Amino acid sequence: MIVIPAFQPGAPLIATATGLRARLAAPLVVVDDGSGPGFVDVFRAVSTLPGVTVLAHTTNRGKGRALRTAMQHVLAVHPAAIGVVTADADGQHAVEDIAAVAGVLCARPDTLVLGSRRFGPGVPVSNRLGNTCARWALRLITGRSVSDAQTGLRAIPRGLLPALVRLRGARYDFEMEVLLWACARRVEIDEQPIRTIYAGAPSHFDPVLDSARIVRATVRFAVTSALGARRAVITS
Ligand SMILES: Nc1nc2c(ncn2[C@@H]2O[C@H](COP(=O)(O)OP(=O)(O)O)[C@@H](O)[C@H]2O)c(=O)[nH]1
Ligand SMILES: [Mg+2]
Repeated sequence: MIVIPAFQPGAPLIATATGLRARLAAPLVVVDDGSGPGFVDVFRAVSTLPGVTVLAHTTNRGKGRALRTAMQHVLAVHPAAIGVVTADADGQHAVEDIAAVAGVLCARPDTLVLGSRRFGPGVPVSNRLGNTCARWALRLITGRSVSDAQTGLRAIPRGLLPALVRLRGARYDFEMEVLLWACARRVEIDEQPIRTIYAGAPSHFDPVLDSARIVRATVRFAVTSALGARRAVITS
């Protein structure tokens, strides 16, 4: 199953969905996260492709909520799916890279696969800084290192989904929570190098608010884990 959370997408979503359906057998779930009446045509075009389901939130609830809506749908409607592959709606992920990440999950269905960007000069400084902070926090809290902690292209094994749909992050913080959770539970992680396409689509990431949400989710996770470990020591 491929999952694309989408908020006010443009033509790149249609191109990505068309490319995916031509290339992969896996069905596609697109979540319209309260994009509004101006985007009806884009979602209608996507929904006419065979093998595509469009789910909708009536108001904008965030990337994390949209991913959870799609995961819940997969758990309920596609019990045989080996997992979900998440990709962005703005053309940032090449169809070949999405297919490659999906291919690793097919070969190793218990592995969390990250499509990792190389942070060359084309990547905005704020993205690089945010990613460095996220990698450090991940390492400090779980002892594990990944090269791209904020990639939206990931293949997630089905076995993880019931726990992930219970996480709390509503926006970009959800993706940090997923990594913290998987690293802390010693889930095997594989990183596949991917291209980084910044086609000039406007970002929905609010540097102040969304960074604060990610910090909050990280601190919450660290405190909860530390309390859990302390309780385990006391009761053992
Ligand atoms: N469902 C949903 N998806 C979102 C929202 N904001 C961003 N996204 C998705 O997250 C992807 C990455 O967001 P984007 O704004 O491009 O962030 P950036 O690439 O990190 O600057 C987009 O392609 C969308 O698919 C949102 O509020 N709701
Ligand atoms: Mg983007």
